[in-house]
Parts: sequence; structure tokens; C-alpha cells
Amino acid sequence: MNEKAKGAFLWGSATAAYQCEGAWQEDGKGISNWDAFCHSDKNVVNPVNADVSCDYYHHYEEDIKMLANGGQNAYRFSIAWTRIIPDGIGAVNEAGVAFYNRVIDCCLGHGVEPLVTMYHYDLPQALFERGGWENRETCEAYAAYAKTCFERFGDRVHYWATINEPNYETQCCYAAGNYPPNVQDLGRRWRAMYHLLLGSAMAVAEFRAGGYQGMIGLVNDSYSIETLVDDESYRKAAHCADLFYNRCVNDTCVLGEPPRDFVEKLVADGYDLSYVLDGDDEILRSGTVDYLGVNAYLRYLVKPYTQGETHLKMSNSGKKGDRVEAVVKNWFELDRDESIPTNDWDMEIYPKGLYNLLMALHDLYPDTPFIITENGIGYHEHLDELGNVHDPYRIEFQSQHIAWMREAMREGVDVRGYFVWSTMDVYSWINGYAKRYGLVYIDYDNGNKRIPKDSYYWYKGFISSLE
Ligand code: BGP
Repeated sequence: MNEKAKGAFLWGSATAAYQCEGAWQEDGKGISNWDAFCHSDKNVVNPVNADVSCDYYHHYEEDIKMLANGGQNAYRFSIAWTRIIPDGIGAVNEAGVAFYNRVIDCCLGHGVEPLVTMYHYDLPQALFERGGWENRETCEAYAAYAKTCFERFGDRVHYWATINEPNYETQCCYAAGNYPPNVQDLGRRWRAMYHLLLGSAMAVAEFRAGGYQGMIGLVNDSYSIETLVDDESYRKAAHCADLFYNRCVNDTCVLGEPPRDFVEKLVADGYDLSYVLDGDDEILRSGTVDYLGVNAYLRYLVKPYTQGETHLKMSNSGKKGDRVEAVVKNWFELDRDESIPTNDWDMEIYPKGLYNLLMALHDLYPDTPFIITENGIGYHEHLDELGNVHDPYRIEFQSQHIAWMREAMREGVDVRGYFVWSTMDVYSWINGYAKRYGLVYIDYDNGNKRIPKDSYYWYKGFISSLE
């Protein structure tokens, strides 16, 4: 582990390969499901792609240098599976390995600790066409790919994340249907999520078998689940929502098995669980994580289920009034408090939710360290006449979340790091380029020029104030 970050709290920011790299067909890279989707006639909401995006593939040195100059000692990024093994299974593409070697060495050269995610939504299209995560073959392929990552980068990378967001990804892919394969079928969602978790456990086993140094975790989007009414039916709805969003993933990777009442509910709902095979319980138990990565964006207010079919809807238009909705038949419904502010994508701004979430996670998993692997807020943003971006709303959002995280730490929760989403503006899944999260603005129309926002300088000052 590099000296500067060794043992220190990780203060950083994050990106993901498909969202920022561009260079979609360069140096032997294979096609991913997101490359294919964004070029297909299914990409109708904001029909753009990340073929180029902010062209990080050719700007990574500038981005990492800027991150380091901003006082950050850690950078979370993901590896595109298609750069390492273009069709998901088979020979290693040495040019892809060389690219990530350059990225990792650049981080270390600037005293920045890399936290590397091995899968962040972009699946080799060849595997996607054979069923993707619904097909158990993808677990085996993923574990082999992870082993390659450990072998090639494990001498220098000491923080690994197996999978990004088994909850949100499968919700979007198989329930809301806005991500490929654009399906609305919870049964298929549970199957894909199960295989993501199984694949993650297999990768953890490879990591341990190889005797690599460092920590390996899984990143999930977790939510503080709250109600406006405190009675038995609301508490029951909250419990169901906690199973649906959080514990189905978190219990499985932290404790090594899914919650019993979650499985009972799936059986009661009539889902076919024949994809669970003999011996899987042992794989899950021996593949538990060293830390849980927490992508913290929202709290969810929930209420009891009343009527209607299961229905999940995300807000991808960026227009106020386009609402996120969730009704899960016999489980719960999303509620709302109109007095809480939201951004243009109907995301609640509720910083205390991070404290509530961390306290709840600590109650469930008292021996597990947490890393806040993403926390951020998306806005429509433009350069002003002087060519700057003033983003006081982001400074307020991040500083309040950090304050609540530190309060949870004071009360005994073991948090090891905090990463702003995102390092610079990147492609936002389905929302295109209108939704900006970066500490650094990307002028997409002007050669992808990088322009630090006020929040970049605020974050730098905040980190240095701690020393
Ligand atoms: C998380 C993803 C990120 C990022 C972020 C913001 O769920 O891990 O990749 O995109 O959310 O989400 P969005 O871009 O959809 O607003």
C-alpha cells in the first residue's frame, strides 16, 4: 500500500469505465452491453452514447493529477472487462492490461490509493447475448476475469470492489426496465442478482486463494428506510423495503447468506428459485467481504402496499414533476414528504439519511468496516460568462453528508473512506450528459476541457483542514 494513504482515511472521488473512458473500440477493446444498447433503437430516452464521453482514456493523467492536486488521497475507478478479456471469456488483451497499469502507476506516482471496481454495469456483449447475469456461466467467467485482475494488478492495488450495486443495476435492468436488457420481471431480477452475488463470492475466493494483500469488498447502493407513520403496518412495510433494496445484497455478501424471511417471501410470491444449486451456500459463506462499499444517495420513505401490480419507475427526463415510483405487490410502496427538496431527477436531498443508514448498517453488521464509495448530487450546470461553475448546492450537499458520516463515526461506526461521485462530469446512465455530478466540469463542446468547480476547491480545503 502506498505510504501516503497507508492506514489513512481515504478521501477521494469516483468514476466508472463506461461513463468516462470513451475509446470504445480502441486497443483491442471488446463491445459491452452498454456500447450495444447505446447504439441500438432501444436507447430512446436520451439517445446519446459514451463512445467518447470525457475521453478519460486519453486524459487520465490530467484527471488523476487534478485529483491529487485537489488534496484527495484515493481514487475509485472501474476496469472495463471488455478491455481485459474482450468477449468475456478467452485470451487476455495485453493492450487493455497496459492501459490500467498506466492508470494505477499514475495514481501511485501521485500518492493516490486506487480502489478498483472490477464490474460496474458494463458486461461483455458476448456474455450478455447468452443471458448475461441470468446465466450462471457469467459467474464463472467473472471469477476467471477477476483472477486475471488480481494477477496483473494485485501487487499494487490493495482495495478491490467486486461488483457495483447488485441492487440498483438489477432494479433498472429487470424491474424498471430502463437499462439493458430492458425487462420488467422481478423473477428475472432475483435470478440475475443471485448470480451477481455468487460471482462476487467466487472472486473473493480467488483473491483469498492467491494470498493477495489488501481488502476486497462489494459495493451496494444502500438506503436509509424510513416511514412517516410509526405503526405496525408501516414498520412491516419498512422491513420489506429493507429486504428488497438492502439486505438481499448486504446480508448475502457480509454474512454469507440471504435473510431467511427474504427467501421465504420469494417462495411465497411463487418465484422459481431453481437457480440455487447444492453447494452454493458454501460458496457464499466462504466469499464474504472484508468491507462493504456504500453508495449513498437517498433515503427511501415507504408505506404499506395497498393495491395494484408491481411497478418501478425511474426519473430520467431531468424535468421536475417526473417522479420516481415504486409499488411492490404485497411488499411496500414508496411514500414521499413534499417538504423535502429534490433535484431535477426527483432525488431527495436529505443528508441525515447517511447517518441513519450507517447506524442501521452498523447494527446489522457490527464487525464490518464501511467505505462510502459514492455520494453526490446531479444538477444541470453551465459555465458562467467568465468560464466558471459555481456550485454552492454541491458544497452544501457534500459537506452535510460528510458531517453526518463523521457523527456516525464518533458514535462508533467503522468508516474507512469517503468518495464523492464523481471526480469529473461523466455520462450518466440513460440521463446522458445533462446530469452533472463532477467536482470538475467537462466542456464537452470544447475539446473536453477540464474546469474545476467551486466544490473541487472546497473539497481540497476541507481535506487539508483535517491534517
Ligand atoms: C450510481 C452508479 C454510478 C452513477 C451514480 C449516479 O448508481 O454507481 O455509476 O451513475 O449512481 O447515478 P445517475 O448517473 O443515474 O444519476
